[in-house]
Amino acid sequence: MLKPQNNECRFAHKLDGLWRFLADPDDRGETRGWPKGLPKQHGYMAVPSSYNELTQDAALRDYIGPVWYETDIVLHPAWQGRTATIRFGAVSHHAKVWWNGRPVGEHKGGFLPFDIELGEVGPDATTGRLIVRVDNRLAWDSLPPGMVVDHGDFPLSGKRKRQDYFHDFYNYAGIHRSVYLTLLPRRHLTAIRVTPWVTGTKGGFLYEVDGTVKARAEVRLLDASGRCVAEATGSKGRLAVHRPRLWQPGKPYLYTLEVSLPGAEPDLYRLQSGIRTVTTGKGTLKINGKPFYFRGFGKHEDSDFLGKGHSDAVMLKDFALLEWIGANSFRTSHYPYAEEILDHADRTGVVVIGELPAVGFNFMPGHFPVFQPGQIDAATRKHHQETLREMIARDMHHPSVVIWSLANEAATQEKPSRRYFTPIVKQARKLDASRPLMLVMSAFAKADTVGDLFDILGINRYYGWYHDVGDIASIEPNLTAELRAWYRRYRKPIVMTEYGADTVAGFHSEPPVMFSEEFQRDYLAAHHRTFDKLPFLCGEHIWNFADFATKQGLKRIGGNKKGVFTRQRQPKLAAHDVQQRWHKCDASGRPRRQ
Ligand code: GCB
Repeated sequence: MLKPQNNECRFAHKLDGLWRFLADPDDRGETRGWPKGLPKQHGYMAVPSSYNELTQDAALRDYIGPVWYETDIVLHPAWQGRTATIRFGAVSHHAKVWWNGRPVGEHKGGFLPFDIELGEVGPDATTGRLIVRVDNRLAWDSLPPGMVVDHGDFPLSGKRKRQDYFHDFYNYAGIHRSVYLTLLPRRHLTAIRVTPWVTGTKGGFLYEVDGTVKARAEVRLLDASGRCVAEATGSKGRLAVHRPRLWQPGKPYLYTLEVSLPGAEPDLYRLQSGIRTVTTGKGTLKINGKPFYFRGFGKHEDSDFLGKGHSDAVMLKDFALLEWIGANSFRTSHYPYAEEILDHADRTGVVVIGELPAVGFNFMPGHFPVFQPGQIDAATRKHHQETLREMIARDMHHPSVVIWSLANEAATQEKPSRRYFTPIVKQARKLDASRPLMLVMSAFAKADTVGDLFDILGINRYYGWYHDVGDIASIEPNLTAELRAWYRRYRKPIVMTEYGADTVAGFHSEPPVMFSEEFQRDYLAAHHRTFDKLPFLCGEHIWNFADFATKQGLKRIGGNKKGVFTRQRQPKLAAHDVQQRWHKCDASGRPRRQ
């Protein structure tokens, strides 16, 4: 599952571009022979992108069910004997893949990569056909969960299929991240797990290597100038450096683990990582032993035209805006983001809370219990655990990722939620004991049943918006009481992971009213005054970085408008005040009381 890489032993070729594309509304593609080739009436689709917004077809925008993608690949005889693999960065939400008409694999889960092995390249050049069936349907055992229902509010509306889901971002679908053809040596490395350590003046990495064969791996640790500073052999070991340069927020430093499998057909992989520690205690999170205060946002992978399709250009703009406004961190709300984004956080020193796509575990229609058989149950948990395994395997080496957030706003006031989360927490600790675990809460402190299982709590709250609607004066007393109640109950560090107000750019009102730019400015300021009086708080993440697409609904005009930036990444009024606040901080990163 290593990210594709070009080096002396490996070849990676991006297959991005236009693929042939066809929707399959009655789900007959498989019986009609589409795995062998799409019929002539196909159109084209950009990879990577969401297909929803790239045509003028309203039915495709709100489509429910499978669509098909097809492209041709040439396997060159120069690669004879190499293993050809296709790597999909993310396909939302379920992918089935055929190679020359032969089923070669499938993957469930829309936000993490998977590899499909095509086999060994033969002596002659071959053109092969790669076909992918992509299904966007969400069910109770998917993350996020959802259900397809027959819908019609009035008898004369007739029955129509509708995808229901309980989270707030649009259910974009398609091949969302880059696709690679990789050519690997027959005996190759499949995984490298690294855990940084620091003791006294020494530090380094514990590593573990997996491969297709049990061979003796050779590992060299290179500093940023390429000098070898430590070496080890074997599939498991410890690399030690005297006085290592630490990866620090805002001051990143990356080492490279150069792992090789020597032999007649050698393999080689270079993995960048950083040495740093993360610990939590009463009311603090420490990076390298120093308290760290999170300033930043909950974000989304979301932009005009592309939907959830990854773009390096959008990514760079977002990082430039984070720097401009003085943010030091973000949460990958509400799913693991593209690897390119975490690589860039590693190299720029931006701190990340990595989150699983476990969102929409609350606010069910009719307010019936969430955690019950047939809904969020053992089948959901099984997929939750698979997704956790995949996320940690992919992201473990990123020094920027300092916390795993295991879910957003689950109904933890329900007793069965504890039975649901206990094995997930246990598994997360087993897979990675080096990072604190977070749950992002929506229950009230008194009613919660799981907070003690976690190391750090995220709190989402919207006083003055969803409660005491429009009343900014209600924020300070309610929020102070509530955050104190959480701290009193668990004595754990707390990050305010969401607070914000929908704001229509260009709508002004003085005195401020809801949806105006002035309201957002004052709304955020009231939160900031509250935070400044609460020493146990260890971070503030505004909801949201930028406006983003949602499903249609009475509360959403053209999407969620809680962005401090518009969807086109222009600042709203509040952005300038936040910038003032976030550029005057103490050593932990905490804004100085004004
Ligand atoms: C929340 C959710 C987030 C929504 C936000 C809102 O609590 O975690 O996904 O977008 O509220 O704006 O309603």
